[in-house]
Amino acid sequence: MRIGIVGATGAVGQETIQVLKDRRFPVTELHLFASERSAGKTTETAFGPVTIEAFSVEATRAMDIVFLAVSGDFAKEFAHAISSPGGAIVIDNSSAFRYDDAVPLVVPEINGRRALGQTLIANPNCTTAILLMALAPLHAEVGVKRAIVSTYQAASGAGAEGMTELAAGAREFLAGQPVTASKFAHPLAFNLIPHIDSFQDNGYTREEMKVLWETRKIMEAPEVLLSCTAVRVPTMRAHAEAVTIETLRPITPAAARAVLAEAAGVQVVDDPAAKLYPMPLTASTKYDVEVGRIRESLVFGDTGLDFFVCGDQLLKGAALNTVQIAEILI
Ligand code: 11C
Repeated sequence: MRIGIVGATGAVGQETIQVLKDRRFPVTELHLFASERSAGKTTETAFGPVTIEAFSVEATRAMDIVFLAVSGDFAKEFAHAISSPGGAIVIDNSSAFRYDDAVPLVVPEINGRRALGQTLIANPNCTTAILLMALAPLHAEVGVKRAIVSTYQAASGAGAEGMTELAAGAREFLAGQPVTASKFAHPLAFNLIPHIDSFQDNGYTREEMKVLWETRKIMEAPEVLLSCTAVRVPTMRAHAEAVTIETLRPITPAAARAVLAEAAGVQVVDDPAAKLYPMPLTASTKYDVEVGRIRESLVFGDTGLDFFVCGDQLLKGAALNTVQIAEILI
């Protein structure tokens, strides 16, 4: 397959190259597209040295599959032009088409069939994808009526620049210097910021609303109620989420563990006595999403559970999920 990655120099673009290699995706040609500024530079990749090309619709249409790891505005402008008849299949990481009824929004383990025969497919927000790896199997088993989600989101959600800013901020803080912030609204090192993406009229951020909108679309469950508080925390690349659900039918923690142990892409890490539970340090660079701290809800009784999930934001939250979508298509 001729593979194009647009936004190849960003954190998600870089991970996509590595995931294609690690999963032995049948790449015959790898074309990396970026801005004019990076074009012409040669970069070392898992497939050997590749010279970065300036993006053009014509060049990307000549690919079999194009991964877009760019902004929503860029995707809105170019995705249809790349994927129209005679062009390439586009898998878009941005939020540009996620809420478009004509475009499937896909997590392969949950609704992979929706990608079949499509030429433009949207990849969900990382927070949603990581949550749904646990929520969707439980929904299939006992029905999720309501969910309350609190997130602990890593710096990588703001790209390579976010990770650089966190590392620099930690050094500045420890040196007793003022911590500068440009990617984040406030210094992130040694802090928590309950503000990801823009505030909406209802007081929620767009990041928080995405989790509701995308959960309903991917689980095909428009009736599910969900509210989210999204918080940026000073971890590097794995998002964690504390989840409370009320279910339609009773379920015990043991039964939930059994359901999740069978779910593809999930690793149950739930042995508190042995200090085993999901954590960013153990979930980072891992394909599976960790789920643990599964317990009966003190609010909802036997029709409720509390649990904790943790997944690599750049992998299941982005690059891995897009490559898995491409695997369905071939
Ligand atoms: C973050 N979840 O952690 C965001 C990054 O809609 O694809 C991904 C934004 C998106 O900042």
